[in-house]
Amino acid sequence: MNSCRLICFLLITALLNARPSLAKEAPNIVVIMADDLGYGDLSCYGATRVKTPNIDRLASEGLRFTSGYCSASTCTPTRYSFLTGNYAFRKDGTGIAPPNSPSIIQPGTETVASVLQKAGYQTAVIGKWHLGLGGPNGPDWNGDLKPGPREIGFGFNFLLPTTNDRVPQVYVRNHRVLNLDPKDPLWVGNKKPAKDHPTGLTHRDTLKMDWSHGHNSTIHNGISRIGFYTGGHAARFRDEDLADEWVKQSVQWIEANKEKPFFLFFSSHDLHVPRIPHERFQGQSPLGFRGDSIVQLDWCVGELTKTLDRLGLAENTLVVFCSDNGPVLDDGYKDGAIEKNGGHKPAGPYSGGKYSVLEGGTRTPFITRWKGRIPAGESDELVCTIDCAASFAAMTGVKLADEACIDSFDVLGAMLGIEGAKGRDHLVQQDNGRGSNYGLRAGKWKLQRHDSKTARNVELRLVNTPVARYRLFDLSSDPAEKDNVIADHPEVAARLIAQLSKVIEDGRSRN
Ligand code: NG6
Ligand code: CA
Repeated sequence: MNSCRLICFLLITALLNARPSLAKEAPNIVVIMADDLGYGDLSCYGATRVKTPNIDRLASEGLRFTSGYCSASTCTPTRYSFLTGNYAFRKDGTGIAPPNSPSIIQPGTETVASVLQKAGYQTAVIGKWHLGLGGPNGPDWNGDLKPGPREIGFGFNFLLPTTNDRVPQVYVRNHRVLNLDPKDPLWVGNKKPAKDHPTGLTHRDTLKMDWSHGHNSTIHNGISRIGFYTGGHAARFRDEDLADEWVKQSVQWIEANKEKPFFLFFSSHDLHVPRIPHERFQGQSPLGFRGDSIVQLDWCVGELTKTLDRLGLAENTLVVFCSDNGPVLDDGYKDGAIEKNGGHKPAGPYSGGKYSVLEGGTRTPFITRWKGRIPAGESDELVCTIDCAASFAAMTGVKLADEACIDSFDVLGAMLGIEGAKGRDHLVQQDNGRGSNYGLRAGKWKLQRHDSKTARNVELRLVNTPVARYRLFDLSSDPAEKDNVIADHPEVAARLIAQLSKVIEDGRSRN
């Protein structure tokens, strides 16, 4: 071969390799992730004091998992794991992200979104982000907010950048704060910007919803938040309008991208505090604003499924419904969640909730629906949001590099309800960030490993209770993890303790 032909050959080979790989199967994918929604918070999971007809319909037309999990009992680590397919305890800085957090996922990291881009998908994230924005110095709120979602596989983003209780209350569309007036720059910090800056402490009597712990810094929309900010007034949203905005943006984006396969990560802020549902949902449940936020979330799901029906996409779209962590009642505002809860069981039969490695922290609603493809029913297979990356890669025929998505298992068969297909055989659960407490679910067994001296959240409250380092439970007879049987089953405990250490120390768990 002469040198010219060799160069041509190399060029053609390079071009062929750069082409998106041919998809084995390429349904649209919509992942709907709720915020702080517990196992028992939906009527299709046993709730009786709140009704969720739209999510119930999704469940009755698809598969309702009884062992569906997120990987952590707080938001940032679960979202990190869902996107990257890596356990968050492997990486520093994956605990609850502060308002000025830089981007936690570095450009070049394989994610669910970048995998699907390789398969030729259009990709978008709409809603809560909470994974940081910008380089090592954090977000440049008045400039380009990158790296961010677009640098890790999303073609479009429309975000609540942090959480609704963390400043600032603005939308981020692609790389910019939406509607920001350069004459009124946005400043975000963790210290009071001026002595007379009004806060939830100094102006408590003006608040439309009082705080109970934390959440007493800058006031916006009559609610004091975590952190301080000034400026950006034209860009600020009303909490009441968030759900409508996520739906509006999603419907527009689906309509514009319906010709190609698409992946939409619909990341609801409901039911995270401050729970301020739209006026039309306020009072719609007997559970106060917490229940009304569930009703609002259910409405969002209804609007999304209606859109898929209207566009004739339901039979060509895999919908995954899940949550980012278990439930909490008082998470820092006096919104009546405790007083109005009555007999409602936010975590269903499980104990603990948000912040906890008990089952209530990570065992959450998990529903898959693909009309005409997934047989309707219930599944006891163990699946986790961390498995989306490897499962979607398998479905679309994208080969994962060895170093990518190292804890994500291909459980596609279980997600699609294929007869005899298995889910995971074990899952590591964590509470928040690195160096946290762990759970190991394996079959009927549950091992808890408490590395910090205290475990948070007994009975859904933020209390600290000293516990033994290891505890063992038989979930088949004791789903509430009340009866520590470690002394009765020393061999099981030894095996699980070793298995958990191995997953942690091996640095990966995907074969
Ligand atoms: C905690 C907040 C809580 C919530 C949580 C993150 C206080 C006292 N508590 O620090 O209200 O914001 O962080 O929630 O400030 S998550 O669902 O995004 O992980
Ligand atoms: Ca959350």
